[in-house]
Amino acid sequence: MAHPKSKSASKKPASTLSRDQALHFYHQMLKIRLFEEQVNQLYLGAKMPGLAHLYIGQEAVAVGVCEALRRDDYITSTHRGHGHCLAKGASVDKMFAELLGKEAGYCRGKGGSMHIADQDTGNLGANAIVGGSAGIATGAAMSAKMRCSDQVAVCFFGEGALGQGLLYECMNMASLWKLPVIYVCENNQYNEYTNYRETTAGEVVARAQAFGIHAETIDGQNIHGVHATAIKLVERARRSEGPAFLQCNTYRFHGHHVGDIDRSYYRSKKEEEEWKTNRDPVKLLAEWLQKSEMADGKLLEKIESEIAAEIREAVNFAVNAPYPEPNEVDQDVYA
Ligand SMILES: Cc1ncc(C[n+]2csc(CCOP(=O)(O)OP(=O)(O)O)c2C)c(N)n1
Repeated sequence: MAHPKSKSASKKPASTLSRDQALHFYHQMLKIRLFEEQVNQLYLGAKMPGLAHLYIGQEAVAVGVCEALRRDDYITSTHRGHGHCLAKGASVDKMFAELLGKEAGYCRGKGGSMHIADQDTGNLGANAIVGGSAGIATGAAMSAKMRCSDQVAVCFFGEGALGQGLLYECMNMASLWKLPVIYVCENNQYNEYTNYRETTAGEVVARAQAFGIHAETIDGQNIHGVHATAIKLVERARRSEGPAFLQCNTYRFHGHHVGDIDRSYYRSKKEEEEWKTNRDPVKLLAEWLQKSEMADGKLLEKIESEIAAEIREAVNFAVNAPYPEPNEVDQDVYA
């Protein structure tokens, strides 16, 4: 990524982020970006079995929210889940190993892209069923409440899940019982190949408000806003003030999955270019870091080459790691 000097040499922008925090957020977001670019390469090189749904373009949501959580807080994720895993602290080598079906992976190679879970970092798992994780996150919040712990659960989902009845049963219970759960709706505008406005009646936040749930809509490309709002909602939940719903407006830069190359029949190139040029969350944070004189282009390039080296090493590890033994095929598998 090139890092031209910020054009307007005017005033430094204000933020509540310290330099260390902002650089850490940049590191986390760029790690997700480079991880996903590598996943695409593995797919194109026919090294990865199956498909993957890339998170590129949405990095500020996962990082902004997960950085407001403690390690022992819970998250649940979706089919587009690599960013959530990494933002909550998963390691890249075990993730690549899982994607390649290797024994060293998070699910011993038996889950793949859409089933990565990591108990150590509070990640209760990705979920291939649209809306499927609402019950798991709400249940985790209920468990936290019953155990009198102050843990919080975050349920990440795409706006396509707004068409699933389970979400409404869960929000109803969460509101009645004041459960510490935050429903984070990543509105990237497309349910697979259909614009959400063709599938979703009314206002998105009104659906949560109907259950008396505090709801907000924010710009999901702006890490500052995502993080500040997430902190506020997490603190509310920790103080037993009940659930919240956060709609983050965002965009996926690639196709619905790695094989979705020709997208012209459902969205224009012009629209994609507009988001990539002016609304890229990683670029926006890089520009902000330079403008606020917290980093120069050289430092940003150093961070990028360190992450690239970590990713290279992790891919090599995964490519060379062994597959599980054939006689393990029915171990750890529940159906
Ligand atoms: C219950 C269910 N219905 C349909 C599908 C097929 N499907 C997979 S992803 C997807 C669209 C999801 O859109 P959204 O929730 O907005 O998430 P995004 O892909 O945009 O991140 C659909 C319909 C599924 N996985 N589960």
